[in-house]
Amino acid sequence: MKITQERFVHEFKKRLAEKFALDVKDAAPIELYQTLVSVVKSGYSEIWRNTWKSYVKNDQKQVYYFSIEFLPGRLLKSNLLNMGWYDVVDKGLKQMGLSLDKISESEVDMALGNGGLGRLASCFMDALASDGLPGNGNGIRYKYGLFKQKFVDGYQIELPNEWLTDGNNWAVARKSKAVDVLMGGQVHLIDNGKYLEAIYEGADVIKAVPYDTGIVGYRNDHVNTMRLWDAQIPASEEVKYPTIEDRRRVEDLTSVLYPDDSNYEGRILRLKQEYFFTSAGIQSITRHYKKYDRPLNEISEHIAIHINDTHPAMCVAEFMRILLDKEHMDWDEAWQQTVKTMSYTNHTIMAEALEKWPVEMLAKVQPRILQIIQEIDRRYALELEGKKDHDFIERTRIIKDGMVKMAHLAIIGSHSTNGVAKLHTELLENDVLRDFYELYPERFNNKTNGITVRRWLQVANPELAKTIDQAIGTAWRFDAKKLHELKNHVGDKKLLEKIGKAKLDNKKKLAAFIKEDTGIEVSPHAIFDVQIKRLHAYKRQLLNLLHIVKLYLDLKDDPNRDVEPRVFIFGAKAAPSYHYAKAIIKCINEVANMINNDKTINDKLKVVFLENYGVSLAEKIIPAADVGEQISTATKEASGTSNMKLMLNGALTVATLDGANIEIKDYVGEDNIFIFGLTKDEVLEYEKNHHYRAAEYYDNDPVIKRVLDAFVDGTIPNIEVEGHEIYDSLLRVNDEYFVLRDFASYVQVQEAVSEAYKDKQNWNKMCLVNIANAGYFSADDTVEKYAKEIWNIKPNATEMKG
Ligand code: 26M
Repeated sequence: MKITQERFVHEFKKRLAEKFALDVKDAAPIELYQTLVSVVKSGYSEIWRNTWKSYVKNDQKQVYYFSIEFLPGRLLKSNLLNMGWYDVVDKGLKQMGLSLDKISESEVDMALGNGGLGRLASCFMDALASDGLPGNGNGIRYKYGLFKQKFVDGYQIELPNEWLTDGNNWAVARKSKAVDVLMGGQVHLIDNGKYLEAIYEGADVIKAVPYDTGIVGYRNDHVNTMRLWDAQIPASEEVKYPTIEDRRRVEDLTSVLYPDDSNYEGRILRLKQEYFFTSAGIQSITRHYKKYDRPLNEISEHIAIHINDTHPAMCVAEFMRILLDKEHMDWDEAWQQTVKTMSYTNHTIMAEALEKWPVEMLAKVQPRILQIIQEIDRRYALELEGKKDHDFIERTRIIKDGMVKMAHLAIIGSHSTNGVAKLHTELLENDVLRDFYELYPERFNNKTNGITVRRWLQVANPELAKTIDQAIGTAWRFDAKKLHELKNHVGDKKLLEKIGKAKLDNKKKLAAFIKEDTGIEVSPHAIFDVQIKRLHAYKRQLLNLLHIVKLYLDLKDDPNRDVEPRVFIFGAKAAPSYHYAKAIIKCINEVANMINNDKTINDKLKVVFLENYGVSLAEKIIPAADVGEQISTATKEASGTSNMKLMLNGALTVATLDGANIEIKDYVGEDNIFIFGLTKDEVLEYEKNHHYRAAEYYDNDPVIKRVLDAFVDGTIPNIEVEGHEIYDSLLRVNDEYFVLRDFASYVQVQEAVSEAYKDKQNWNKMCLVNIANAGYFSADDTVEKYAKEIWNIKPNATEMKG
């Protein structure tokens, strides 16, 4: 993918004229953006085609990553970077009097996910392509992305996210590759003499149309595919859907992304979505496989299917359905191929997030799939009879008390189950999935999450990236582990100063954005302390807030107190139905108002809650962060990935020993991270013995008492209702997430942060150590481990890296 500045400028002007009949000076930002996308796309389309052809030619084993969410964000800059076009295009646009930064702002985020799970899927897509691996995404093309968040009087309001209004310029609709998905109705099995034939009666036929997006690898002439499915009415069935409501019923299928994160609700439309993209994906994979006349009893040697959390767990049954009903394979052989093909990642141990669907609901959505799951369950129980006791079998079987347990289906129907950080996998093995670990120890493994260093450092933080180049060269851009060479430079004062300078520049930019977005003025010389993630009780934004209120009350007592100025920055969406999370949002906003408008506080303390947190906003906040808050109750956060993004950008972490924080601590060392709070063993002990009494902390700690009272005595204005809800959740409902238990140690570690910030050179040294170790969390390496240890796939042999 070579291009010169001259050719780019020529091509750009030509396309602008062709597409819009416009000159550069007359074009609107969106027109410039669309023109640029078309130039970029034409720059990789041939390689995209060749990549696919080479898979076929080399008969390469491919992985299909099934995920109900993908959260790619903007693609323009990331594609330019990966193609090796970034600098040329940047300069070419400047030559025409245009700005890449500005044009890029016209791109609407592709927000087809809620948070960690969807963003991980997109980091993995980028890494698969950049590793030159044959890996494709399979998901849903929601018409409405994750809701747009606004604050009105401090309350969260959700607005629809119509991301497709200007069309999506990256995707290609492939109508010719559509498949039919059958849902509802009844099914009968008839012995036709040769095999059992599944006869469907009264089922809806839904046309699944794929939209393919090229996923460009980093400077390796390799482009993979993310395939997202849209539900449409098949031409042959149009008479069956005469009314607008009938049509809506079909289109609704892929209309909205459910905005819940780690909270399961048994809605039938959600179950239909799960079956829809699972069936469409499996059908298109098996159809393609058959095109080359290869025997089906070795399909698992040619394809791997990954189940990202339980949402696509019906892959197991749908794959069986195709092998049994369409290919007439016998059960045992089909089952063998299915288990060998499938693998599963678990992303949470939170009980309320574990999917269980009522049998009747599944019967309505797809009766044949229910039959197959029932048969898998029957054979599972039968197989264990005499080997395991009755209770064990009942605990682990798929269907119990009229409910289908999706995690059990995924584990029993696959050859690999992995957690997403060491502690998380350990908890799965010893606690949550103990029985299955006893049954199938060889299936369990850990794959600690990773992030794409390209988007989260090269694209988001060009100034730091250049600073790193000057110190250790550019090899880290190809292999992020090489960032560890920075460790040889901890004594380089010039470098430390430059790292400080890059941070300050990024903070100035963020300060300008904050001013524009919220009207709040913040000093770039204050500590920028950042908590960005979904709003959830276990993530404990509340602990952060209680500490802020404490700092405020201290300053009210003694306005001349010598404090290190801080700006606390939040970004968080709450699920629309998550009442408690919304109460916390309201309280953060009211505390922010109170503090920011208090003249006696001045610049010592500011609180900024930015609206509509998402990938693009993260790219603005993270490069400017001095401190990252990773303060979930130990055992609750499976991994976390913002912890990795923040350390990569030189933020120091305030953390509990939870999720991947533990591995971060192991890499950077205790001197370069701020650890506090209960450990996993302490939390498990409390949960077992029920001897935690939150009220005792209120009664015995005057600081806690004073801070909590501020929520109910009018000190914090406008939270009459929400203040009491929070107060009660801690004192009456006994503080499920140990906020009060961890408060004192949190305050202590925050004081250590302020103290450390005074010594700028040493602070910058700590930042450097964090950056140097962040390469160990590169998604490229994570994905390579999946490729070797789970999927058994290899990089494309015919390509050259570099
Ligand atoms: C379920 C049912 C209905 C609607 C939505 C859901 C649902 C959606 C997303 C449930 C869970 C979802 O995501 C869970 C998630 O994001 N887990 C996070 O995964 C990250 C990547 O592994 C981890 O880093 C986080 O710790 C983990 O919380």
